[in-house]
Amino acid sequence: MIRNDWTRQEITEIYNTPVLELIYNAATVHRQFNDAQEVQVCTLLSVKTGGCPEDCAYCPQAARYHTDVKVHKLMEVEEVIGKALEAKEAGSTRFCMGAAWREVRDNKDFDKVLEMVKGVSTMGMEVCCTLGMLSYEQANKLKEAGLYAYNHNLDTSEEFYGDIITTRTYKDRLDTLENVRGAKISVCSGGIIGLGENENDRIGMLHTLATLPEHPESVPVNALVPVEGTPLEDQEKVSVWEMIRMIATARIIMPKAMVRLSAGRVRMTLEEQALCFLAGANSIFAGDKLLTTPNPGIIQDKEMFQVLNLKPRKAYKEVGKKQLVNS
Ligand code: SAM
Ligand code: DTB
Ligand code: SF4
Repeated sequence: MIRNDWTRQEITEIYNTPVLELIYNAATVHRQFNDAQEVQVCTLLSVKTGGCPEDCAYCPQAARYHTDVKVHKLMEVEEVIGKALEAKEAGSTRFCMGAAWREVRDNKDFDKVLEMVKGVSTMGMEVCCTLGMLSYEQANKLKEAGLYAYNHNLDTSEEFYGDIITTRTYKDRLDTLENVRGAKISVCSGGIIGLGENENDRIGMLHTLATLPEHPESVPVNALVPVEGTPLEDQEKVSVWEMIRMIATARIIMPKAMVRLSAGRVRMTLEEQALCFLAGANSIFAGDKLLTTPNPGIIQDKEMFQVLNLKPRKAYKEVGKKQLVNS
């Protein structure tokens, strides 16, 4: 049964289950709702890099921090299509374009992004964007252009949010998610651990996601990639068990969501990642770069899929059931 009425207490109890028991429970739920051998392979591309006016404390692309990230204006449509083709050839079925924007504005750059979405959607890949805040009208335009999914993370709990970002509110984030949902675009929303939050914050974020009117179709769980020059550059690495607890809890309370083992894989062994898949993760970002930071290479991931007997999930598997795409 899919529930949207989880209490914080229930989620706390799940999160604090003895860890091997928690993994077993999550693995069991995963097998009831999904093909546990199947893992979605997504590719990220930063189509507009750096120079962002926001103050997200973790982010190397915020203009106010002095990081090694070079500012790059919006890429050309043809170049993006070329990158999408490469990703498809390498086995990705979802292509996600990210822009270091606070929000989408109705200007020439947005028109260009709409062209990118149109181009990629005709290639048979699920197209995703992460462009910051979005109005309902803008969401509809993206949908018309063929956008399949939109990523907008809650990042952390409402309580801890103000310690990480001050230039926009938690409500702004929820409003964007509502606009995306309203335009019948698949919702991708999750967060980051290792920002200095406590367990209640992690549980709080999962509670907010699991009690939305509809669960996000995908939930990325990122481990902070600490970047020199950002306020969080010295944060300690989170233990893999914390990542596993997040993934397993997300799997149990949002059984049908794609739970994405996102940023942080470069610092994990194959065995650690295997435990994450066992705990219910069923999606990854592939390719040697996330947006600006390193990620395991294609060859390494191919080997991991072989060793763990994983198979890549086909594109648009849910379409038809949910009618998320114009056709
Ligand atoms: N500017 C848009 C926004 O903030 O919505 C889109 C791009 S932004 C880089 C997308 C997400 O990447 C953030 O919400 C955050 O969860 C994640 N992220 C950014 N920097 C990260 C880091 N250093 N480690 C882990 N995740 C990070
Ligand atoms: C998400 O949850 N993680 C991705 C994607 N959504 C956009 C981004 C991770 C970014 C890590 C830092 C970087 O490479 O700049
Ligand atoms: Fe800008 Fe997004 Fe980075 Fe925040 S996370 S600083 S909004 S690019």
